[in-house]
Amino acid sequence: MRQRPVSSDQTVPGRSGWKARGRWKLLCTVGTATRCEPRTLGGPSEWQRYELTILPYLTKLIVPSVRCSWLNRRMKLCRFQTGSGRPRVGLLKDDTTILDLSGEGIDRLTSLFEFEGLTAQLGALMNQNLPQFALANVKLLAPVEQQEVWAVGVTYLRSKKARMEESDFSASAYDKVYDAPRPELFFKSMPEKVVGPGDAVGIRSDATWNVPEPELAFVINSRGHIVGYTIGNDMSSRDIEGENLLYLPQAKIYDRSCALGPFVTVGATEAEARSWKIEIGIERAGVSVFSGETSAGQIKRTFAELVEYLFRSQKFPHGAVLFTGTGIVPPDGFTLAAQDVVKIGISGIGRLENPVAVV
Ligand code: DO4
Ligand code: MG
Repeated sequence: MRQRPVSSDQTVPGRSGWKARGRWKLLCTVGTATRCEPRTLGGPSEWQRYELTILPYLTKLIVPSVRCSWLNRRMKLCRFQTGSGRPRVGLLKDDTTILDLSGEGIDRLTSLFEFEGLTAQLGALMNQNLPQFALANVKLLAPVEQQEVWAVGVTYLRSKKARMEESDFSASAYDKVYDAPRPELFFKSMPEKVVGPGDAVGIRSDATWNVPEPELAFVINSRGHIVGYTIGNDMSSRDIEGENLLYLPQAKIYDRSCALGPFVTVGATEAEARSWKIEIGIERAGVSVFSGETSAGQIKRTFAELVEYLFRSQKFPHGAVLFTGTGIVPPDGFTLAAQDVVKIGISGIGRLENPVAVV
């Protein structure tokens, strides 16, 4: 992973060397270097000034090569692995094929997320002759690297009602937070603890009432911009949460309690994301035991408001992922069991599937 500026003879190829591949590598290098630069209070650092000077020039060079059809296209990124190889960054070419971006020097999503004009840049990559893999032949990984995962709660009316019913003790807190200017925000997971597609999500061995929470999740860069959307499962122990609000971290943070993936959809506006349907199905021994659906349009707060609170008095040098709350709550008699399979679909993104295990 390049984490320092490369010298000018490496970054500026000779006239004959302006292949798209070289241009892309240069853009990545600039983005990576900028990401790693600590923020300064007194104005842009040397690297930030470098980026500001060079990026518009580079974007002019690369954007004309982008076919217009890609400009409005919502593209999907992922992390994947073939065999026991290292994680790679992929761009979905169509429903069955992944383009491998690692040959272009792109081996981290985090660096990509720092780019202005990411959609156009990905459009240019779509036109390159990149190595391809069949989606069916790779293992998709959680689309996080060093990002902390946070969550907001009680953003849907359904969630507020469910929490008020589960706890007399805490009911007024949920009632108040739904309408308060400041949202409920809580830490959910370290990136290395996030479960990817196909891997087991956990239910606590000391809990009796365990549920999945299917949620739209924002992928946010270090500047606080939402660069994409993915699917999250905020696994929760409702008996622990309901007993006392102060037990929330235990109800929410434990092994395998956070699943993300498989894709990050980039280029969608808030209005588009709000039109997406969120669905969940839970199967036990191949039989459906619960299904439900909602729309991301039911989220009470604006997306900007949620991100603004997360970034208040806190920096995320690697960006962050933010769950946006659940609008689907299984009936009170329902609890997950080991070996259940949880399937969450969001129409603009894809489907996240995980079996359940006791932890
Ligand atoms: O305070 C409880 C958690 C709320 C939550 O996770 C949600 O609404 O999704
Ligand atoms: Mg939640």
